[in-house]
Amino acid sequence: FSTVGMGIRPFDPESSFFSYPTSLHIEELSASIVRSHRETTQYRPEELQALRWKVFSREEIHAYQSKSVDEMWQHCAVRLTDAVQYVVEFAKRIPGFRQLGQNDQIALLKSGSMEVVLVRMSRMFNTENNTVFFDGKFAGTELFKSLACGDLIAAVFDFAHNLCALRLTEQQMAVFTALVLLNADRPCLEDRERVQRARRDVELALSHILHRDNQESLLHKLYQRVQVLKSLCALHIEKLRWFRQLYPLTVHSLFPPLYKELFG
Ligand code: CLR
Repeated sequence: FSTVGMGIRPFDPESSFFSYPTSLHIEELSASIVRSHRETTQYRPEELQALRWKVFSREEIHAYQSKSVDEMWQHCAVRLTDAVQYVVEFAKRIPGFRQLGQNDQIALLKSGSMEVVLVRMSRMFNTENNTVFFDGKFAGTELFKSLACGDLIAAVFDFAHNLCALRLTEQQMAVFTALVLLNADRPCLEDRERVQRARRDVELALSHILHRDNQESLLHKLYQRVQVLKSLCALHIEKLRWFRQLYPLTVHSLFPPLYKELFG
């Protein structure tokens, strides 16, 4: 029994460098992404289901609507950054993502974290009354009135409603959000090849899951949603620019550093 030459290539099920993706490899990749998703969501599906009866009262809605524009922006920026933080943690646990260089990880998060937050928003959405779980209760668009960006809010709610209607399973959503992050077309990437390789495996994982679930028609619908996501994020950045012009000091001294780092 010779050990010469063994150990040059330590067995690493997550490395696709020396091997073609086998079905075992793709199976393990899906399982790993699903686990990462489960470990990094703020609420489990059962918890959200149990919270559905909690909706904001008329008085509570009025209190949000009475906030000043900059006060409400700051409040929402903090909430949004909380959600982004979980997405960053999710990204770091995706096998193909954590093997990328630091700069590429940051580049992917700058353009992808908001997209993933919006996809995840559909988990927190109740299509029966068009409300989203925000700040501890379910809130409709009117609660966000004082942000003074009704078009963005309406579009974001519309997106969540439509995505919710697809009734993705947690596994499908996990792998779909990993795919949203691993996008080789993002600006400022140093090693596009490597992102593309990681993406290819996650694409295989998604097809595999959809095939297994007998829902292959979802693939096309999900790729359509990606276009909408892009426009929503562009609108978010546009609104932030507008707000920054009006309230530069609020952004500078009161917005969370992570929010500014990713979107500022
Ligand atoms: C997404 C899912 C998270 C919980 C959560 C918290 C904050 C919500 C966010 C969700 C969805 C998008 C949201 C945000 C607060 C403000 C933001 C409604 C529900 C809208 C799009 C406004 C963006 C502009 C702000 C930066 C002012 O688990």
